[in-house]
Amino acid sequence: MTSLIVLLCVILVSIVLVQIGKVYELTTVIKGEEAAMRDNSKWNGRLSLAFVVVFLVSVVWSAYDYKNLMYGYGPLQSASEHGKTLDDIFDVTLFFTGIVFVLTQIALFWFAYKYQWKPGRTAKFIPHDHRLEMWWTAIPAFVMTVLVIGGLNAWNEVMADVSPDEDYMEIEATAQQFGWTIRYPGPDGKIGTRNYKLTTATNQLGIDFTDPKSWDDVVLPGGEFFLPKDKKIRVRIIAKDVLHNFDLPQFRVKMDAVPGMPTYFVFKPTITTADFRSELRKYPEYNEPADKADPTGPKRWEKFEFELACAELCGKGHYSMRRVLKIVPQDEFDVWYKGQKSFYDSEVRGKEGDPNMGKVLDAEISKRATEFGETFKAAVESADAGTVSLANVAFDGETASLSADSKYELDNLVTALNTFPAVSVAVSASGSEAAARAATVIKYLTDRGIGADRLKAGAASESGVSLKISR
Ligand SMILES: [Cu+2]
Repeated sequence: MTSLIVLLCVILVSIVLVQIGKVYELTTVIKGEEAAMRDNSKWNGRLSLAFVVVFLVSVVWSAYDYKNLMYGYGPLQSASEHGKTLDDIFDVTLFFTGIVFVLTQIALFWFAYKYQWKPGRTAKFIPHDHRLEMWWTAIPAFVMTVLVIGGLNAWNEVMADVSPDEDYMEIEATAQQFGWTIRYPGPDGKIGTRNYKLTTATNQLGIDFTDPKSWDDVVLPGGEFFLPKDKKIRVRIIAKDVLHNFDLPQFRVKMDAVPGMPTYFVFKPTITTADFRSELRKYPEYNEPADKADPTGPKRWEKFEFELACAELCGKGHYSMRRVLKIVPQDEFDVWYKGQKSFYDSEVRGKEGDPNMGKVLDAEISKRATEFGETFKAAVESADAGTVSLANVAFDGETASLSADSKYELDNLVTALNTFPAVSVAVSASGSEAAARAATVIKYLTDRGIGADRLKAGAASESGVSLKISR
């Protein structure tokens, strides 16, 4: 039914147009052709003027009306240090191109009015005019130079890499269909090396775990990620499969992730998520409910999040690369960062594919030293001087000779005994060689200067080596 009505309307409009055409032809005949053309030109001229006025007013009005949806104006202020520079470049460019735009539109339609057809009027041709050509070459050249130099300055400022003595944090963003994996350097502040040949189902990034720098790295394959406010961030950007683009629109950060070619971007967030939200709160459009189906629910400003997007159409799951970025004050960031686990410790260490299997790592040695010291102190200070197990002391096979890695724990014990000179211990070992093993441990300690009067062999234990402490 609807399509029938539409079809009838189209036919009727066509008939009306044909009739108008006929009326025009008839008036031409009555008035004479020349008079009809003069009338026609006059009306075309007037309508041109009216059009340019309506058009320019609409341009200005719509720009004003939509300004809150444009970056750099109203609520979409930049959230990074360099963002202001980029926004300013857009403003300067808009200023110059805006002047040219308005002037050329006015000239175009004014000329159509002014030089409308009149009987006997002929066109004037200017085949060559040095002065005119100089002006219309010099002015655009000057404006272009100003814009290009300004742009180059901004580019050099925005794209400058960090200098080694600067205080910054480096993270790594790896793109793949369809997600970003963010890697943090961990407490050592350094990101471990990687090699695509090491990629496995567990080690998706191909991290080289023989590199000590990688042992404390934190890997976040999904969910929110955090960055501190007012800290320079250098992002290493990597793609595993196709072109992606690391885009943090509110921070004016946008850089291609290119397979086989690491890129980077340096930026400094200047406003926290919480502060950005309270800025948005000032605008009525952000005080509407975030979910239209739930008018009493949270407002748009309350639900606002900074986002990491992929700005390259990288496949059909492209949209799902979105991740939420939280900017928080440094102290809040430190708390969050401390709570993150090292990828190596939680996923790789001691499991199949661990390249350091059977080796004790420096970090583990120092961690064990701290822990052993604390356990020993607690045992000494407890009311009924307790027992300490030497979990990391072992023997080669069924023998009484110490395994190579046992020395770390025994050295910790030497330190502990030196810290508490009044304490003496009874050493118990297990197995058929229990007595010989206890003697080996005691010899190790006396060789390192612990008085023999503080050490004695205890009864055989059920498993492993342990100490009974007496004060
Ligand atoms: Cu992508």
